[in-house]
Amino acid sequence: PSVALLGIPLEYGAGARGTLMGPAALRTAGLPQALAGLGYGVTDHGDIAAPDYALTADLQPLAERCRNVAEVAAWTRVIHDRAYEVLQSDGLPIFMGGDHSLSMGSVSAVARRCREQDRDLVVLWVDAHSDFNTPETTPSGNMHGMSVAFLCGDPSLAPLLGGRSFPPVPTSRVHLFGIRSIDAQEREAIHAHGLGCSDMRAIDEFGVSVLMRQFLEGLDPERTHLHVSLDVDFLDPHIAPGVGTTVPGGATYREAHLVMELLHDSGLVGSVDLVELNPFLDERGKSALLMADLASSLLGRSILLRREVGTRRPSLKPN
Ligand code: DIR
Ligand code: MN
Ligand code: MN
Ligand code: MN
Repeated sequence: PSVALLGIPLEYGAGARGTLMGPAALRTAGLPQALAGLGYGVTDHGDIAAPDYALTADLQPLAERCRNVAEVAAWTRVIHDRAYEVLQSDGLPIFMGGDHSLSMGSVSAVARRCREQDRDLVVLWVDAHSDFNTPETTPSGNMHGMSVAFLCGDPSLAPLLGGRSFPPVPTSRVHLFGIRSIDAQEREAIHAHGLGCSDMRAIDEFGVSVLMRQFLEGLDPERTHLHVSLDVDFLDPHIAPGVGTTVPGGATYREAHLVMELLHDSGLVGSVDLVELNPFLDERGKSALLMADLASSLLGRSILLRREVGTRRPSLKPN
């Protein structure tokens, strides 16, 4: 098996600067070596170079409500094109961010590829936030809070991709996991559009295992391409301080690993974003190391002793 790494040093979508150092920190934390150690052939496609940008007429209507819209639009287009190329090559793609607005480029490319291959794209958004704001509802103007709305086809954000088109992800095929910070209008929109959601309250009550198994059991194993978009702020700030938008009450070390292990066991994961790592805010690389470690769990490094590994279907029986 093989893995394709693509670095996306983007910070224009976030409120705090520094996520452009994310890909370098993930490499320094040993992500490529860790995956190679699991037996994967690792191809590192390097970092996407910063594109030129301009506030063109198509972006003008967004400029008032969206910070750095010209920069984010230029990045979204180049990320989409580069991700689409990487998706033609061998290996499970891991998009290393970079702030979460990069997913507008990466996941839209995955959606295009899934349509060509007649696969159903399902997006698991592992995050403290739902990132379902639109230019109309955003309280901050930060575009990393709009990625899910874009991917579900919000028409006001469509100009970001220029002429390119992709099949919007049906809201019924998006599941938010770990959510604990939603803006008022975002909450209403999530209910209105019927997105799947396991918030921290549900995780407290039922645990990640029950919720993940329920989610995975709802997927068609023959047709599903599961894209996992992992935002550092899913994790509790004590274990992962290296992110600009920490929210108390996040996932513990073992909860996060268990989510990754269950996802691996499902055999359904087809592509991954690792986003929002801000090395400028980190403490001696601990968030970078944890993200690299979680990626290893997602790719099959079981840290528990198990009698059996690699069960393809989720099962309610422990191994
Ligand atoms: C807030 C924070 N919902 C916003 N969003 C994110 O600005 O839209 N923080 N994504 O990571
Ligand atoms: Mn996010
Ligand atoms: Mn977040
Ligand atoms: Mn948000």
